[in-house]
Amino acid sequence: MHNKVIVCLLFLAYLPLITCNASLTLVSQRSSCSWRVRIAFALKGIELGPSPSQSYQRWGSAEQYKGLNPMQQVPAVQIDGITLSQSLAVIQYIEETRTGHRLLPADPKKRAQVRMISDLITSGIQPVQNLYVLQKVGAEKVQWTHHFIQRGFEALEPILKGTAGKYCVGDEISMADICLVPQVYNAERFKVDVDQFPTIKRLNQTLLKVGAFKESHPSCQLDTPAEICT
Ligand SMILES: N[C@@H](CCC(=O)N[C@@H](CS)C(=O)NCC(=O)O)C(=O)O
Repeated sequence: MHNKVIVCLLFLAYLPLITCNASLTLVSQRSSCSWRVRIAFALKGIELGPSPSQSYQRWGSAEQYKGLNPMQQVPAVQIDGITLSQSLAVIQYIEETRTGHRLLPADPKKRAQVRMISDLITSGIQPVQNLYVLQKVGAEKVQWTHHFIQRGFEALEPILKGTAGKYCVGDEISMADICLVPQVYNAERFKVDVDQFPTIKRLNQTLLKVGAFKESHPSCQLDTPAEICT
C-alpha cells in the first residue's frame, strides 16, 4: 500500500482517541501531586470520571493499587486506554492531545522556563516531603519538611521574580502555576512563612482566585476529610 494511504488510515484509526471525551479515573487524595492534575483538567475543561478522588488505601488495598501504579503513589489516571502515573506526564499528555487552555507557552524560552519551575518544585521540593520519606525520617519530620520547602522557596523566589508577569511565566497560566499553588498549600501546612517570599505569595493569591484552582482545591473534593473542609 502507498505510504500516504497507510499514514492516513493510521490517523483515522487513532482519531477517536484524540478527539473523544476521555474515560478518566483519577485516583487521588489530599495530595499536591493529584491537585496538579485536577487543576490541569479543570483548565482544559475536561470532566473527571465518576470517582475522582480516592486514596489508594480506599481504592482496595495497597497491593491492588500497585497494579495501577507500581510506585504506589497518587495520582494515577486512566485515559484513552492507558494508565499514567507521574503528574507532569499526565499534564503534558492532555496538553498534547486536548484543546482548551494552553499549559505550555508557544515560545521555546518561556516553555523552558515553565519546565524549569515545574521541575524545581516537582523534583527539587515535593519528593523530600513525601509521606514515604517522612515515615522514614520519623520524629524529625516537621523540621525536615520545613527545612526543604524553605530551601526550595529561597531558590524559587528569585527565579519567579525574573520570569513572572501576572502568573509564574508572563501573563498566561501554565504548568508552572499548576505546580506552584499545591506546593504553597503544603508549605503553609508545614508552617513555612510565605510572607518571606513576596513573588510566590502574590502569585499564589492571584491564582487561588481562578476558577480552575478554586474548584480543584483539596478542601472541596468528594473525600475531603472533615477537618480540612472549608
Ligand atoms: N513524581 C510523582 C510524585 C507522586 C507522589 O509523590 N505522590 C505522593 C502524593 S503528592 C504520594 O502518593 N505519596 C504517598 C507515598 O509516597 O507513600 C508525580 O508527580 O506524580
